[in-house]
Amino acid sequence: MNQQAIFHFPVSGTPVQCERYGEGHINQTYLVTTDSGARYILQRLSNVAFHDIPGLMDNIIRVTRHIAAKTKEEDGTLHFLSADNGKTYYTDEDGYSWRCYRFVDALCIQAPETEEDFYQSAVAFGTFQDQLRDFPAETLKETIPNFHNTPDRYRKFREALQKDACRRAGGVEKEIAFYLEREEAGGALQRMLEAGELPLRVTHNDTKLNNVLLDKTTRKALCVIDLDTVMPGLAAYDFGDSIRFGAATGSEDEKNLRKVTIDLNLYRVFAKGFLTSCPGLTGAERASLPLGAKLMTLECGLRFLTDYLDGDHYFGTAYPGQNLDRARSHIKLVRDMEKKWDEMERIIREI
Ligand code: ADP
Ligand code: GN1
Ligand code: MG
Repeated sequence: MNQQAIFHFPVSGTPVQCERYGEGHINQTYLVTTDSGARYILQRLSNVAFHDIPGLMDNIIRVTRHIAAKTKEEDGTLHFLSADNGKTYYTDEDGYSWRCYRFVDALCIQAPETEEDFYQSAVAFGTFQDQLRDFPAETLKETIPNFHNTPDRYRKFREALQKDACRRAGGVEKEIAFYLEREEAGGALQRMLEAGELPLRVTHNDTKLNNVLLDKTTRKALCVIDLDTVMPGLAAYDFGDSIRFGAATGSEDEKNLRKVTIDLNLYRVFAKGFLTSCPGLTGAERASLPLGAKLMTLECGLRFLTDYLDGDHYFGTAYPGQNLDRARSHIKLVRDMEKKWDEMERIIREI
């Protein structure tokens, strides 16, 4: 067994197999099988992204317990095992933290195969937010401070640009200009939050389609996973990040930009699922959803470009230049949303 961390968790049987699993950009995820056939997810948490593991795990345990108390479904949320140190994570000799939780034998997809798949992901994230409407948001730790504070993301981008640690800025002047031209517009949600126009909710903040599990047989929403970024936030963040990833016609790192557009039909489908399962949004929140889609795309693209300039330390990459491909596909998506803006607003008004 190559990942010794598993021996610190009370799994059923003896671990016999441990293989890399899933397609996340942040943690190292393994599927562990024991001689009794039991399966678990073992995860090594990123120490680049997360600096307060006790706080992060405390958030997750409290949020999953809150949800578990509201659902009859066993797989309606994640279930974590306590390590032999009595904590919900184990820290190895190199300082990495590991956690172990029940494997859910479910579908996890990178792109919707049908409209219904995307609708179901909207139900999962909408229900998640609805289940947490009575959770005291202010008691959650901010696991990554200023995570969706776009002006702060611009500040970090300027820092990376000034440092230009890998001497890459000269080769990407057009991309840099695109993001800088939108700095003022990029601060809109943050300004609305600060002005008290939008309420703070408990949000997931990383609502990619591959952070939802679907039932293998019925393809209905089972649960939301990847809870590391559950923090106080805006409904528009969760709506927007789902659109960025799932309503795009190309993958996140698609090189052929002609393939990358925003599919307004999928956008409408998601909006219906989200608003139906989370009916308590205010009028101002509903109206902010298109802005969420545009700004989460802009912000994520800016983060990819920042990481490219920094030398690719934050997001996992499979080849050199992948972060730049991601930043470029997001430029194309933002441009397409700018063209389709009136329609994006109309769709939300008409639901
Ligand atoms: P990352 O932060 O790196 O994205 P995730 O928590 O999203 O990490 O896990 C990565 C992948 O592992 C997911 O996209 C999913 O495919 C799979 N996964 C995670 N948790 C479970 C689970 N409980 N059951 C089944 N698959 C899971
Ligand atoms: C990361 O962990 P994962 O792969 O679901 C990132 C998100 C980005 C996303 C882009 C903690 O999500 O914020 O939107 O990559 N998660 C963190 O694909 O930074
Ligand atoms: Mg993930």
